[in-house]
Parts: sequence; structure tokens; C-alpha cells
Amino acid sequence: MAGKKTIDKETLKEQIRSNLRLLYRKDISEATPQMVYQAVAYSVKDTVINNWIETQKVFEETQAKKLYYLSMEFLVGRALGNTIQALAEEKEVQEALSELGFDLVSIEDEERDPALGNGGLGRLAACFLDSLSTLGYPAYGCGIRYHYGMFRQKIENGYQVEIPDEWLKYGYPFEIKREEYACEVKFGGYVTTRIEEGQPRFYQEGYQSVLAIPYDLPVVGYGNNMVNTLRIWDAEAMTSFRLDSFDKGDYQRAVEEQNLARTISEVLYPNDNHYSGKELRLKQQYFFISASIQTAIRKFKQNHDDIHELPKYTVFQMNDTHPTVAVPELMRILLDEESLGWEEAWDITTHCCAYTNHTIMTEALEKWPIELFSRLLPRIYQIVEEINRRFILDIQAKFPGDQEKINRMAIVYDGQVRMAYMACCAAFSINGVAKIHTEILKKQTLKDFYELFPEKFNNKTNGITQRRFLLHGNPLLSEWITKKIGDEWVVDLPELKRLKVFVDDAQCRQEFMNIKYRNKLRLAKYIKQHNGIDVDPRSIFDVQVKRLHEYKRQLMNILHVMYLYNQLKDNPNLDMVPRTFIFGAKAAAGYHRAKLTIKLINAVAEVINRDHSINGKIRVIFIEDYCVSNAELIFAAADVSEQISTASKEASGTSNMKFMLNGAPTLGTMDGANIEIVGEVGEENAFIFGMSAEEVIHYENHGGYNPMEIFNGDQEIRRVLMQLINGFYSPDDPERFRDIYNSLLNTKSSDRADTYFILKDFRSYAEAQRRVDAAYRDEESWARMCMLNTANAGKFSSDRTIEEYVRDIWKLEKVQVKPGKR
Ligand code: B1H
Repeated sequence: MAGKKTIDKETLKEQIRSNLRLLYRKDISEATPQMVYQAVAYSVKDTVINNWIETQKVFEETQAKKLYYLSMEFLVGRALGNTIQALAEEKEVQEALSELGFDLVSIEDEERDPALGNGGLGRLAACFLDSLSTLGYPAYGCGIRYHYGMFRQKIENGYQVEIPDEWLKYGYPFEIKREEYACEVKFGGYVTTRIEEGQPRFYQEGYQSVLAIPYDLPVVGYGNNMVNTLRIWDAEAMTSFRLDSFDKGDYQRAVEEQNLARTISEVLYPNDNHYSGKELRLKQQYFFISASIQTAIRKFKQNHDDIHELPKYTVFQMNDTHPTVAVPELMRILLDEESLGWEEAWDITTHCCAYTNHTIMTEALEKWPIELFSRLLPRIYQIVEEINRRFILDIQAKFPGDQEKINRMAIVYDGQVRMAYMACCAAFSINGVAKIHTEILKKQTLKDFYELFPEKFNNKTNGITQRRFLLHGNPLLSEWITKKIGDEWVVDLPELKRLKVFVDDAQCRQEFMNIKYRNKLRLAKYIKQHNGIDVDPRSIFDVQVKRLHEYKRQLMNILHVMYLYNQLKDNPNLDMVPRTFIFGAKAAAGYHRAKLTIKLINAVAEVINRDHSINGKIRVIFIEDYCVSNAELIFAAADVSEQISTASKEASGTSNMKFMLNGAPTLGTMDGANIEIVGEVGEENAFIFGMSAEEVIHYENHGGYNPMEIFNGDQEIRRVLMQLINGFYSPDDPERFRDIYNSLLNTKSSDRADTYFILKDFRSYAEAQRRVDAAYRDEESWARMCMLNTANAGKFSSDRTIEEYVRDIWKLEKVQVKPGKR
């Protein structure tokens, strides 16, 4: 299906040899695998560049409307393998490399995984770009070129240690620096007003500037020659452009600007679902937004004279509230630079900006202190004040006398700027990321906004790209599927439903499960290499990989392992299918309880993996440095997908979809997209347990849950909890896990105990785990269940999600790109 051959094996070999000479002055015989990786990457990039140039030409010719996807995070993962695949050149490259004495998989392993994101939100942005290119929609990703991405995780003595992620150390071959498109971004100073031609004009003065330098990364569509751009901005000092400031004795300012530039794009904040109110973070936000919006307008003006037409050709999607300064920044440009009046500018802005909400967790809500916001962005703050003033007038007009409502909805309130409210006020579309999440937004979190603007609200259930998480990550299953139903599924995932007929065929079931087994062997080898532990590929691989957060309840999972272990100790003949519990999770560097949970998992692993008396029935593995590249191995090998968040808390989840696609049934709560997964695959092909979102919300609003009652009434739970504080898993320091124990029971602290209802859901979880054990024993029905998960995963392609965004929000047109030539 993919385009015609663009790479010929012999030419490629020659190119690799020549690149090695150009880059390193080496012959192939002396080259290291890293050098070969770089040489291959440059050859592949050569083809990509031709298509990239061609794509931009088509954009020019067609004047197609463009999407700017504004996001602080793009967790793109490795590019080489994906690009080769998109160009349909896998076989050619594989053969060329093997004739040169290398193999593609290990050369791919040489690529540093660009980790410019934390977790689901950043990975979603990357999947969206992949789908946009594959479907042929004109789009730019706009983000930050962090010099240090998500930290690399080492486990030392059971604890997480953060290592800086030096992804640029050897140079990143796929990026291109575009200095000619640099923009100036201004911080601080003050605003002066002058009357010009009878109108007040606003000028920011006494500011500090940084230069935003764009680096472009290609986003290659699958088999369609389309190459969109991910533009990430790096900060450089203006000083070299302004050496005259030294002459004027403005030395101080020059030094400050140097410092500002040095820090802005230095490092990604490693918080998932948590707001941390740091000045530098707001600087990062305004930095990349100002540069991106300036560029979008500059581009528009190259081809159009009437700025009022902007919404016809441009749409900005704000990936959560982090890019919301886009609203006042666009207003600033329209008012101060384009000299429009407020109403016209507001009309344009509110027809260009759309907002996606990704979380209802209160600790993730962005609220910036006025003092900080106005000091850093004085002109932007004035505009926010005016947006707020007019918004309050609107509310007053609609709900006269309702001061409470105004207090609840005001953008500037209680000394803070509430970013979500600014986004809701200005955006023409507000969407959640799974059905239940959107409903909770409408009924709870953004209720007042829903009452005021019901037409803005819509749902866009998340998706994932099958090109990375099946075609690339699971080559064995991909080949098998293609053999059975052809390869259309690569660009049309619902095609997978044609696999359903094969569940009744014993041989097909056997083949499917053999592939799972071989993928388990592949992961077992990885675990042996990285953890030094042998795992039994015949055991159930029960996997929870995601960011570590209390609401995701890794703690409930490990408490259940402790409970099972107690049962086994009491009864070594306990009839259970051997189980390998696999965890992978990074904790935000400052999130103590999350880090302590990692230590607990490792402490439990230490005790259990050493205990030969249980005949290897339980193994506990913590995979170090969970990231996009090892994720691909993990999903392919999983038997059980743990999706056990407290209902209502996980907006959508996306790892749940990756497991499903790879044939692992969900063990989960009715939360986020799990609900829709069950809707597609059927309740009989998943293991559902626990409280519903309504029940959780009811307890939260009305109280009435007391974990101590469960502790007192349930001996086995009590035994597990006591092991947290009697040194069973920490003989050298029995107090080590006291904080975790307290989090479950303590009612002294101002916190409610067990906020995430772990004890409340525990019995139901343990019972669901017994159902998994029972189901796994029936090989035939287990195989059916796994196959049906893959076969019903069609809905969860990000291609479907993107088509919905295009239809309801972005209104883009597809373009066609011919293969580019030199
Ligand atoms: C999600 C975040 C997030 N929701 C703040 N919110 C951040 C919030 O650095 N920060 O300040 C970073 C990330 N991330 C996730 O988005 C949800 O928890 C998932 O349920 C969802 O699947 C994913 C994509 O929509």
C-alpha cells in the first residue's frame, strides 16, 4: 500500500559508507553502532527532506487551512524505525544493513529516545501528529526544545534516582535548525500608553528579550509522502544581536538576558497531572506560545491581506491549559500590532482557539498569582484583566445579582489568574478526552461554563497510533494479522474486526498465542538483561506501566501482591497460576509518596523473588526507566492490562488502548476510556471491579467512608497493612513505609485518609484477580478473549480521534503530496 520504492539497497549502502566518511572520517569496518545509526539516519532523512519540501509546496499552492497544535509536551519516541516504516523501506534497509554486518533492531537501539513529555498527554500529542500526517492534514506541532527531557530513571537500592536525559549529546540527526525564522519574545518591564491618531497605543518598555530559534522535526505520514512539521523552540540570548547595549553601558540587562535565555529551554518539568506554579514554567509557556503565534500570523500575512480572515485559514488547539497564554498573546498582536479594535480582535481570537481538558485533578489546575503574572507579562496581564472585566459583565447580564456565580467563574479571582477559565471563556470548543470525562466536566468541574456555553462542549475520546504500537512494536503479530486480513488495518484500524472469525479456528488461536509467547520471551530477555532476574514466560504477565500517581493506585496492586504472598506462605500448595507482576513507573522528582511507593514495590520484589519456598509462583519485576521505546516491548508481551485508577480520576488513559490492541484483556475500574473499551469488547472479555465514578463522587461530596472500619473488620487486609509498619519489608527501618500506612488510615491529619479508596476497592480487586486466574486456565477461552481484544480495538486508533477533531472542530481539508524529488 505504501508508496513506491524511494531507497534502493545498493545506493543506500553507498550512502551509509559515504556518510560515515563525511561525519566521522571512518570506514564501515571501524564504525561503532552509534556511528552507523547516525549514518543511516542521515540517509533516511535525505528521502524525507524531498517529501518535506514537496509537502510545504502543496501547502503554498492549495492555501489549505492549517492546524497549530500547541503543546508543552511531545513525547515522540524514536524516529528512525518509524520513518523507515512510513517510507515502506524496512526490507531494503534491513538487507542493506545486514550486508554491511549490522542488524536494524540493534541500530535502532542506538537512538536516544527523545522524551519531551511526561506521560499520556505528551504521548497523545505525538500520536496526533502521526495521524495528521498519515491522513494528509496540514498541521504544525508547536513545542519547546528542552535540552533535558524527561529524566532517565535508575533504581538504586530500590529507590528511584533521576539522571539527566542528555538526548542531544551526540546530536539529533532528524532536527533542522531554522535560524532565519527566529522571533523575539519580551518579558517584564512596564507598559506605557501614548495617544496616536486619537487612539491609545500600548508599548512594553524596559523589557528583557530572548530570541526564540525554531528547530524543525519531520513528521512522516505512512506511505503517502506527506511530511508535517514539529517545530520546537530553543532560547538564545539577543545580546549578540544587540552588542550596542554594552556600548550604552547596559551591561546588567545584557547579562540578565543571557541568563534568561540559558534557563528557558533547559529542562522539562517532570510533573504529570500536577501544577507547580514556578516562574520559569510561566516563562516557558509564554516563550513558545509567543513565538508560535507570531509565526502563524506572519505565515498567514504572507498570503492574505485581511487579518479578519485568520480563522478561515488557522486554528490553534490548546493541549490543556499550559498554552492558554495563546489567547491574550493573539489579542495583543491583533490590538497592538494590527491595530484592530477590541471587538474585532476578540471575534477573531475566539474563532481561532480551541481547548482540550485532560484532567479533573484539582492539584493540576493552573492558577498563576497576579503578582507573578503581571510582573513577567505586563501587557498580557492588562489584556487578561480586560477579558475578565468584559466576561463578568456578560455573566451579570445573563444571571443578574448572582455574585456567587461571578466568584465561581471569574478569570481573575482571589489574587490569581485561573487559566482553565480563560480557556473556557475564549475557546470556541472545549473537549474532554473520553465520554465519562466529558460528562464529569459538564456536570461537575466546568458546570457553570457548560450552563453558559453548552454549544462549546464536545467529547473526543483519545486514541493511539497503531503504526507505532502494533506495526513497529509487535512485528510478529503485525505480520500474522496482515497474512490473515491484508494490511489495510495499518491505515484503517477498524479492519481488525475481520479477525473475529478466526477465534473459532483452533489453529489460529494457537498461532495467536504462540506469538504472545514469543513476545513474552523477548521481554523476559530484556528483563534478564536489565534486572538480572529470570522470569517464567509461562506465567501470567500482569502489567501496570504508567506514571506513578496515587490516583492510579500502583499501591493497591502491590498491596494485593503482599496479600497473595501471605496466602502462599500460609498454604504453599495454593492452587494458582504462576504470575509475574510487572511494574514500570516514573515518579515526579518531588513527589515523596510516589517515590516511596517505588521503594515499596522493590522491597516486596526483593523479599518475594528470593523466597524459594513459594516455587516461583509469584515474581515481582520493576522495569527501570519506563519510556516509549521499552513500552513497545512491554505491550506486545502483556497478558493482563492493569487499569485500576479510582473511578472518575483517570480522564482517559491511553496505555489501556495499547494493551488492548496487543491482545491483553483489561483488569480495571469503570474509569476513563476503560468504559469504552468494555463497550467495544464486551464485559465478558474484561475483568471489571470496584466502585463506579458516581459512587466515588458521592462519597467525596457527602463523606461517609471510613477506611478504619475495613481495617478493623478484615483480618487479611489488616495483616498486609501491619506489614508496612512492622519491618516485614524493611527490617533495617520498620518506620520506612509509615507514610504509606498513614495515607491509608490516618484520620489525624487534615487530609482525609485513603483519598483514593484503596481499601474500599481492595476486596473487589482481589476477587477480579481470582477471575483472571480462573480464566487463564481455560486456554481456549483465554485465547478467544485475547484475540477479541485485538479485533475490537479499531475504535481506539488516533486516526479516528483526528477525523473527529477535523470534522467537529478544525475543519481541515486533506491534501495530496507527490513523492518529492531533488
Ligand atoms: C494528563 C496531564 C498533565 N492529564 C499537567 N493531565 C502537567 C497535567 O506538567 N504538567 O503540569 C502534565 C500533564 N496529563 C493525562 O492526559 C491524563 O491523566 C490521561 O488520563 C489522559 O489519557 C492523557 C491524554 O489525554
